[in-house]
Amino acid sequence: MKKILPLLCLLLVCSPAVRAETQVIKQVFDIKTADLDAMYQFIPDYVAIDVGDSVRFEGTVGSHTAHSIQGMLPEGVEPITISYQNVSDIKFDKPGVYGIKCKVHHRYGMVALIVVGDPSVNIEEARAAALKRVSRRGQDKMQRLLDRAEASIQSKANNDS
Ligand SMILES: [Cu+2]
Repeated sequence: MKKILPLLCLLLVCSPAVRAETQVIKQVFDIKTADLDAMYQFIPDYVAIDVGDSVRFEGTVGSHTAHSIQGMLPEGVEPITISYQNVSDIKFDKPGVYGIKCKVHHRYGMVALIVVGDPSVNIEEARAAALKRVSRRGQDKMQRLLDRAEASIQSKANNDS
């Protein structure tokens, strides 16, 4: 027991921080809305996770896909390509921002942003790529999502100082 107790304490103290988490992004087709922007969505369209956490994409069925947007990935990361999968887990091991689109509905603004750890790693490159790669309808949304990621850098800097 003497040996087990310190180990147990260590587990209790360490496990919440160490345990990798999974956040869910649902792909939605809302047939009841007349608003095209609301019809095809990732919900939520902004997810902030720690390095090593995962995102579970749900509902990549029918014509929905989840693809990373060219240039909106940290350097050296393999592109994300999900289709025809009801549930698909992706683990994120590199910090930075990841732009995601549905290949079919991004023209209706179906885009999302995943922030892994520190967004400052590639946020400027991602913003430039978004201007080139994201549809007109998705552009405002994506720039707002990038603004939100940038604000999180500033608030963290303020907290640290
Ligand atoms: Cu779609």
